[in-house]
Amino acid sequence: MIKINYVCPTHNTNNFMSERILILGSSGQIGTDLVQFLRTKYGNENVVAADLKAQPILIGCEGPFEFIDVLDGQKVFDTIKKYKITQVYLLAALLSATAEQKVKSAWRLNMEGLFNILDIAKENPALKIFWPSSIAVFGPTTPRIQTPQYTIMEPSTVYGISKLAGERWCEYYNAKYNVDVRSIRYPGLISYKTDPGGGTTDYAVAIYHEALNKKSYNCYLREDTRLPMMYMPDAIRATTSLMEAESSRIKIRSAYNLSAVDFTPIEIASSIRAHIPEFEMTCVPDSRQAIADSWPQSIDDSSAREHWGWKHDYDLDKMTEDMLMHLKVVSNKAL
Ligand code: VAH
Repeated sequence: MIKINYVCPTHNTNNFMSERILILGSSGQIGTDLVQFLRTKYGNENVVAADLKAQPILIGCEGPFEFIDVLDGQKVFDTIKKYKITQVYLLAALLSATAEQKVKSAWRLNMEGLFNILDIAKENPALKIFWPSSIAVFGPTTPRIQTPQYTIMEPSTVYGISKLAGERWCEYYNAKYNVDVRSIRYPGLISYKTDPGGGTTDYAVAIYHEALNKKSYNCYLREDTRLPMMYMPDAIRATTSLMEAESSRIKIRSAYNLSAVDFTPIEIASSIRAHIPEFEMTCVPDSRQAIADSWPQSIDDSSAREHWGWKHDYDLDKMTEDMLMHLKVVSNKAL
C-alpha cells in the first residue's frame, strides 16, 4: 500500500453539514478517494472512515477513523449510533481475481457485509445506503457491445455471482422495506492514490506505475482485451451524484450501468507513449484472461444519464496525463 500524503482543498460546503457519513472499507481503492472528497464537501468531522486496514495519511482531511470488520454487525450498528450517521457507503469487498482464490471468504464478506447494513437500514429508514455493484454481474452469454441495463446476466465468477445476488437483495429491501439503497455497476476503476487491489482490471493501474518506474510493463491480459473503464474522479462524482439525487429520481434499485471509456492494453500503452516514448509492453495472458473475456467490452449507461444526469469527464488521454502527472509527484520522478 502506497502511503501518500494528500493536501485536501480547504473549502467546505457548509450547507451539507447536516449529513454524517460512514464509509466502510475506507482504506480501499474507492474508499481512499471518497473519504477525501466527502470530507472536503461535508466537513472532516462529519465523515467517519472505517476499515480493517489503516487509512492513508490525508493531510487537511483528517477525521474520525474506526477499525471495523463489516461482518461484525453489532460494531457497525454501534458506530452508526455513536456518530448519528445519516449515510453509509459499504465498500468492503473482495474483488474478482482475489475472490476466485478465496471463494467462501469472498461470498461471506460480499454478502454478509451487505445483509448487516440492509438489516440495520430496515430498522432505521432514514439511513441512505450506497453499495457498489460491478459490470462483473454480466457473463459470457451477455451481449458484450454496449451492454444494456436489462439483459442476460449469467456471471461466471465468484465476484460477479456475489454482486448479482447483492443487486437482487438491494432491490428486494427497497421494494419490501423501503430501504433507500442505491448502487452502481462500476467498470474497471483507475486511481493513482492506492495500489492495485486484486481486480482483473487493475492492470490499467499497474501499467502507469511500471511505465514511470521501469518504462516497461508485462500485461496479464491479451493486448486486444477491451474492457469498460473509468478514472476515479469520474467514479467519485457519479457515486456522490447518485447519493445526492432526490429519491424519486432513482428508478432502478438493483444497480445502474455506468460507463466512461473502454480500451485495450494496446490503446492504453499508446496513450502512455505520448508521454514516455520509450515505453514498451509485453502481454502474457494468465488466469485473469478468462475473467476479462466473460465481461462486457462496452456499456450502455443511458439510464443513469436520463435518471440522474450522469456524464463522464475523463477520456483515456486525459486520464493518462493526470495519472502520470500525479504519480510523478508522488514518486518524485521526472518523466
Ligand atoms: C475487478 N476492479 O477487476 C474490479 C471491477 C469490473 C471490475 O469490479 O474485480
